[in-house]
Amino acid sequence: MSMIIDGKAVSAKVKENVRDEIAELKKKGITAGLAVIIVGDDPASKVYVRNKKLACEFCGIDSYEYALPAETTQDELISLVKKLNADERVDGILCQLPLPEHIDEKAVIDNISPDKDVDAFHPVNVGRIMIGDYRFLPCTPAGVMELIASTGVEVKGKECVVVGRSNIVGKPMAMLLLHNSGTVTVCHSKTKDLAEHCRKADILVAAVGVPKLITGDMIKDGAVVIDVGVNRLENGKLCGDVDFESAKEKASYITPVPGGVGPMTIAMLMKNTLAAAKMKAAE
Ligand code: L34
Repeated sequence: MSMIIDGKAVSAKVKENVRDEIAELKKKGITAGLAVIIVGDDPASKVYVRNKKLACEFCGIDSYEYALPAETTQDELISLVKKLNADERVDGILCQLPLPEHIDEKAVIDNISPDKDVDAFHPVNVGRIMIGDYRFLPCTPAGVMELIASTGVEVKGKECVVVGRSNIVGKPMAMLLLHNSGTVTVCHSKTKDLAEHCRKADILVAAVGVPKLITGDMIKDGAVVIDVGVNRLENGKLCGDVDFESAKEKASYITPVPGGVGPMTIAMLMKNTLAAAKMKAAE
């Protein structure tokens, strides 16, 4: 039987700290602003963007939402990004992914100023992560690290298995675990015998986007299991990459979906926006 890691509670603490720091900055006449761009009307993206806006309100961060139609061209989107790069009120710029098919995500991300790239998706910030310069923490992986820390389990020396190798989660996740002295294995769709790798993990992070891929028989007794997956099933319910029911019989600590990693992603975004505002103030 396992303890359930309460992502809502941990994220609330992070946001409270950000709120307090934002209040301190305001006393010095410094405000923090986050611009969020959403293109099209993907229902899941709308929910996430709404949650980001609410988090800004809670923290006292000014939020500027740009909801663009699905037909927006790549050039139009990049023009907006450039305008926001030059906008003094805006400390952080986030373009919610996925973008419609006709837009090249990389081209858009490459145009976000690295100093305002609160997602840490720009190649400059990705490179900084590689060398351990965490100007901006990659939101989801950093949120996962906070959740692991909340259990009191140390990463140092542990067998860590990351399932998934995306640029957004899997790769930076592996890097954060490595910088915390974990022994890291990254598994993916071509991995031979995924179950065997997973069973060695003291800390298992699932970020593949395949509902219930990780089942209890793939989990070592007492492992910490972090589920990054947010899959929407046909019945409208959310479900993770981990089969929670069977996994919770084996794990020592496990995150639920919803209420696990999702809220942390947003809390870490608030932290990055605060960092961006501080960077600007220090200039
Ligand atoms: N640019 N695009 C950019 N940055 C990001 O950091 C994201 N991500 C991912 C998708 N695209 C992005 C998010 O914001 C995933 N993601 C995200 C954010 C919030 C939540 C889930 C994913 C979240 O709030 N999840 C809630 C449930 C919400 C619901 O009911 O749908 C939870 O408790 O898990």
